[in-house]
Amino acid sequence: MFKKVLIANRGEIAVRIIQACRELDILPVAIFSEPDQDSKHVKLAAETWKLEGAPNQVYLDVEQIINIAKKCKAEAIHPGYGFLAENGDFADLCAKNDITFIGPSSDVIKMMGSKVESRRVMAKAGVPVVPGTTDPVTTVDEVKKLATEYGYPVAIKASAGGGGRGLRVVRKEEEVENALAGAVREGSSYFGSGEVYVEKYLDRPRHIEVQVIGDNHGNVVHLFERDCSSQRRHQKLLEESPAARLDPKVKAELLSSAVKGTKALGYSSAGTLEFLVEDDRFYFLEMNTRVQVEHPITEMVTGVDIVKEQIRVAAGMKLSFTQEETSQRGHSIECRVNAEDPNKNFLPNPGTIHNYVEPQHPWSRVDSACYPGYTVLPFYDSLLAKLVVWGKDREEAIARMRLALTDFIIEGVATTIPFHLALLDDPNFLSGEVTTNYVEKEMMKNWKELGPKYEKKNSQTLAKS
Ligand code: MV4
Repeated sequence: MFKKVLIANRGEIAVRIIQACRELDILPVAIFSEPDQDSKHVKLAAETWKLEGAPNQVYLDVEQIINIAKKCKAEAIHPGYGFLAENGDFADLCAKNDITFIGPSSDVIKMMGSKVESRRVMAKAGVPVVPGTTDPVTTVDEVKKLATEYGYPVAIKASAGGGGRGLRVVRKEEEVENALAGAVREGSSYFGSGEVYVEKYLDRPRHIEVQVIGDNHGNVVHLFERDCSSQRRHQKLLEESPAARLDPKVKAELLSSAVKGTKALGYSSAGTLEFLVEDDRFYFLEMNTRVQVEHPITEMVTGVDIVKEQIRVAAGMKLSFTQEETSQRGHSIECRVNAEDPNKNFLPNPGTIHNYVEPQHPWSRVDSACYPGYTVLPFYDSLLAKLVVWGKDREEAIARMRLALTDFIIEGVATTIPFHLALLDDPNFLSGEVTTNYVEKEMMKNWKELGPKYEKKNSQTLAKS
């Protein structure tokens, strides 16, 4: 097992990885930007190294990070999520310097980073993919021909894209030319590749993903599914496991398809296969080769520590459980408490938190890097805390989440807490009917009337406006 692991990240996920290291008797090494010098992950680490450079660049500075890892003699690097987590070239650079990258092989990272390639591999493995091309398209006529074949609407997507960037929905022929140009342009400017492909666009899908984990001894296990449909502009806000109202037969096929696809890759470490589910059919969308923000809800319903398993697998150990030993018990919900103002279109709201009290409830968990006096910085994402609850069923989990949100005190910045309280009262959410466009297209339309009711319910004091 490693003696020392460098965490190439910040915020709540760095704190989470430090905790996993401590449980494994591994010395956690933190790196930090100048404005992060008083951060929680710096306070908790056994060793800390300051990164020189611009705050919004330094966590991507591969040379500097590798040099620090060599200087402090860290045997491995955990990338967390975001930043370098799905950067195959960084994984190669670690290997070149005899440092273990805690994640899948660089080949698999690169393969899954190409949406076209990932669709091709999954289709070959017998995993249902969204109807569409497994080769890039380049001309307007090609797209029009495919759209006639699939029927409108279709999606034009950047192959190197993800998270909705480089995605254009085309509902009629006259939109094709602009949409193709837009997807190519966005793919080139955000991901360095203008390669695009076409899929049939599903208008009212649920976004359901499957957590998988593999080791270097040929074992692959799924850790069940998560429903991530409560999103706004491709930003997940609330996730839950299990997915409500999922037909048991569909669920069984979904889980076995995820394992089949993961085995076909010879995958090791934690990973997540994203699917769209519509009318009891499921379709592979893309695979994420990192630990995800929402991993705690899977930990809560399975009892598996996903981060510790990642580290153990990277050190060459077998998974500490088999599929037969894995079960899903109860219901877990995660609410992402962001420093964003639902009254201002979820505008990020950086500032200093002058009062911060986490709910101390028997069945709630808070993954956060916040503390009283913490300053939310504009250079990084707006996530303040992940509030996670467990209940024996969905109703109990919802009731517990309401209470935990109500008792969560954050003063000094506006947060998404009022939004979550409203969503947990929403009839469509309560019936488990939310699809990916519900929050943005339906629920937030009534926010003017809805919002004020929930500002009062939460005991936090809003940012001094
Ligand atoms: C789709 C889709 C429907 N049909 N593709 C692509 C990026 C990923 N994070 C979500 N994406 C989607 N791809 C096809 N063929 C629906 C989504 C989707 C989504 C799209 C627009 C706005 C919000 C969304 C939330 C989840 C899934």
